[in-house]
Amino acid sequence: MNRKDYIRSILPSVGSPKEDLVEVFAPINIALIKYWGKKDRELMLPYNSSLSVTLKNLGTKTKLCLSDKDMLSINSQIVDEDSEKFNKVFQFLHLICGDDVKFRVDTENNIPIASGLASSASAFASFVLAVNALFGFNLTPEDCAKIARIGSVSAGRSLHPGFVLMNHENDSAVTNVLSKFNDFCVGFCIVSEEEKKYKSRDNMDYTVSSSVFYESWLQITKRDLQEIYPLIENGDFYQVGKIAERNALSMHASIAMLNEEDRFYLKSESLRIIKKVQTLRDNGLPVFCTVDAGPNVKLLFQYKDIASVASAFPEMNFYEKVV
Ligand code: 2P0
Repeated sequence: MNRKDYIRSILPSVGSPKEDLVEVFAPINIALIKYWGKKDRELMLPYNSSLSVTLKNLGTKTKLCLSDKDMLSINSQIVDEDSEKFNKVFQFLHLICGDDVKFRVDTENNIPIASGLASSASAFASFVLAVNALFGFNLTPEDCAKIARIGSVSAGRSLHPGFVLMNHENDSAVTNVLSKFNDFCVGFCIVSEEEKKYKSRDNMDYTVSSSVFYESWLQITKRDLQEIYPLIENGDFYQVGKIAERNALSMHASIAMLNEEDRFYLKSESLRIIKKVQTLRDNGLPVFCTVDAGPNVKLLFQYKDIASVASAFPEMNFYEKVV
């Protein structure tokens, strides 16, 4: 099946818009068990399952209306229609709604974009929510997630709140993971806001084809998911943090051992913060970290420790209590 038929199997017909202008918001999500590598690029199906937590207030706000021609702005800057970003956005919207309809899309991100802070997830999730509202499709969150995944795999996870599993053995469907946590926090240490040289899409393809450690990554991540799932249900912060941190470092290890050292995302400042997390933990502060496709480090901690974490980490720019 190609992606066009896949979308039509979820959304058989488009119809005409029910609204003139819609405004929606979709949050970013942070994976505790990372997705890294696609087995099917056409249908955007990952090699491994992933488990994330969806944020509440950090993400992408999108305004969408019909227009005479396709127009895109990101953070109030008009995007060049010959750019890769422009094409990626409108290929996705036309795949869902057909080629005849033209859109004006205005997005605002309250996080730095393209620096490993998962903004493509919130952007593509917001596009699906926006067309769903504009045309009155009445898609379920599960169907929205399947469509969003075609734009960017991690976007599928942003359409559910709290802890979310994307199961690669079940059409990469997403489901909520019920949990006893009520004070789980994610903090952000912005090491760099530069756009990364290697996008996650290219870098994960390269890892799949070139890393001798890719098979090991798949085994590690399968084990980590099996172990973390019941711990999330039970709200065991220390063990969840431990597995999330080792999962992220295993993903970066599979990238580090490539021939091209430029593909490694961590900078010396990222490594310094990771080391500091580990030292503070040895000294009794329950804090862990995770890192995505960029140098920025995310801290995982409990709200009861916010004062200690904030004073120990002046590097933390902002945080959210996510559940
Ligand atoms: C994740 N990342 O699970 C992993 C961990 C980055 C590291 O999903 O090609 O933007 O659009 O599916 O989803 C970032 O990759 O890549 C990502 P595509 P995506 O959050």
